[in-house]
Amino acid sequence: MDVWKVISEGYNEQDAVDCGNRFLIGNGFVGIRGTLEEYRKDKQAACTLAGVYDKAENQTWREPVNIPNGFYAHIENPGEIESHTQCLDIKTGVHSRITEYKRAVLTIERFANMACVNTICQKITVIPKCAEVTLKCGIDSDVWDINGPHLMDLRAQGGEVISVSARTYEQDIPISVSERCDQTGYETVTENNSVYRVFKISEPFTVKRIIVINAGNEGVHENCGETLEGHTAVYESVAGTYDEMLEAHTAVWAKLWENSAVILKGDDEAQLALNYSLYHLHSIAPRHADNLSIAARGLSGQTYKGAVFWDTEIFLMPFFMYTEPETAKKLINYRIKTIDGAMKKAEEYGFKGAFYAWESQDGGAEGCTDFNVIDVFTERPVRTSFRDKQIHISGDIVYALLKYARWTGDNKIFDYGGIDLICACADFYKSRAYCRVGEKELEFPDVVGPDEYHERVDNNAFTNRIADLTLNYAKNRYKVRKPRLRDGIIEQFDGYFDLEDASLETVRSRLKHKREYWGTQSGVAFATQIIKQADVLAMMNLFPEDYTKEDFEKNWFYYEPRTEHGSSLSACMYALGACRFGRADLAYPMFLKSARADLDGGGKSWAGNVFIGGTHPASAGGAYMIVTQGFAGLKQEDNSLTLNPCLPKEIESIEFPVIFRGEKYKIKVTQNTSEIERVNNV
Ligand code: IFM
Repeated sequence: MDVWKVISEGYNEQDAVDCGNRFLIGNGFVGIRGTLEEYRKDKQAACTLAGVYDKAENQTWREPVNIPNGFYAHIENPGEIESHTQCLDIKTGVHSRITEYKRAVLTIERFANMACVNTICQKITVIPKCAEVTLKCGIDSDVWDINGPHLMDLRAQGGEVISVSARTYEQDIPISVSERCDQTGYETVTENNSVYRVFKISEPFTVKRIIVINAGNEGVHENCGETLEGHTAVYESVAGTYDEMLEAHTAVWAKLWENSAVILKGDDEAQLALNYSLYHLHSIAPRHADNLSIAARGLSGQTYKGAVFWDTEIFLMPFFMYTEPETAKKLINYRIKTIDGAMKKAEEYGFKGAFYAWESQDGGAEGCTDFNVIDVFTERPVRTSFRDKQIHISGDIVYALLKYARWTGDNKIFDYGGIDLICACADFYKSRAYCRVGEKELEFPDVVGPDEYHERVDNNAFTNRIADLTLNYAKNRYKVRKPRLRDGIIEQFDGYFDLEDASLETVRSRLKHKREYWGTQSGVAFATQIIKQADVLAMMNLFPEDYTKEDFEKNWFYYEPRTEHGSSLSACMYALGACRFGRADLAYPMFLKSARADLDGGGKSWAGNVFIGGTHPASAGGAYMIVTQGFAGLKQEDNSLTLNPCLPKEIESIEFPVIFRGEKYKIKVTQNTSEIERVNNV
């Protein structure tokens, strides 16, 4: 098995959506869904820009902007498909397809340049099997939008450089996609604001295309012209041939793997899945910018409004902290820089300090609405409480900041906004807390914890613990109420144990529609103990020092059967939990589930009638956490690292590098040994 390649043989149009996720390429600036070049918006072809959002006329939701598709290509009347292979080389981030039609063989290679992020490159080869075939390739402007359209004043231009320019509706952000190629002898066709080159081909033919994307969103993307004229100038400054760009791009990927590859000896299936997960994390990291973070669906389209959730701080942070501390710092900086949005949100609700957006967009603006799900029966928006009640988000950010500083030793972050952030989040919790007359302990009534199926509950254990951390970071002045314990089981929130203890199957059988939403007060899970995702277990994994092995074991066996795993964030928390009481056998299938989420596809794509399909970076980050913190048992003890392995029988050994406090270490764990070796300074 080639553990660095994802290959799909045979052509199946039904796979378009899953393949769009599975074969995604990206470089942090732009993500290009893995749809075939001839696909258009009906098959969810999309090139999504990081950090550029728009709210279309008469739409309630803001979402990232999909730009015109510069990779569009097709052969006219090629005849039936005789064979078809699609392949993603995850070592180099190069996507390829070979399709043998009756009248021609079409081979296309493409990549999102890691060395110069606003260029994407494509090489098309056509071998005719008849006298002449026609290849049409260019820039398709008819883009897929969920809540669009976002592009106004579209203008397509032909010539040696072909281009489509546009402006976004809400903020008038100029966008342009331009292309030059290394061939002549074409005819240029502009139609419906799209522009194509048309080649008549009678012998084997290759064209290499370099596409430059510009988004004049000041400060978000460096190197991007503010005006359309500026865009042309930027285009001119992008030097190099396709082959030179491929070489530079591949060199960047090689460097990324040098600091991040994890070797799982003896288990190719796990190795491929983990390589694939890390590939995704690399493809969406905003290395080029100082004020971006990572959206919950990465760069795979517009779902979840392209917003940044707690996924980044809790599920992605360890990967970037261990392998690319400078990128981890960018993710923290995004929160520091967007604190104004959080202060505004707190004020909006009458609180002090910083209440971060549940779905954070540019400048920390809240993308989450009060009606975030659409009911499948009535087709009406349903009141959800994620926006106003999921207050653990501020503490999750504090948690990540403290972990980052402790791991990297970068204490300067505190002076550059870190302390202000922690204090502002503490102010928020102080103003949000409730204290009963005559009592000393603070409580947090009316919240939503990680388990989103139980809205507006009191004293969610996770929320109280993360608020406690935030309030008491400096000194232990506040007492936050701890949850009730029953035989060592932590009650997820006040009154949880009194809910109906129905089995998952029973609750599932009560659904009247396959897309019906389980949460909110009328959902099937609400009055039962069935939870959406790890909640108590998530808290225990964040604060493992508070718990014994027995605590982990008891709570795992109580909560896991009651968990629907309706979020891809869930399995990894249970896998980590299982490693804490030595049950690698329980952790291993959950590791595979997390690492394979986008390889397998078929996950939940709907919340009621709201489309939520796309890639699952948190699941990929979770897979990395399982291997490093779970299987290898890597832990920081102040100034040193320790290992406490819990290796599944399927894996002979694990080897990976980490960068800890500016020094590189190689970690190696086998079934009987474990070692940490200092390699060199980074
Ligand atoms: O952040 C998660 C949340 O915990 C569950 N629903 C999906 C969100 C984005 O991944």
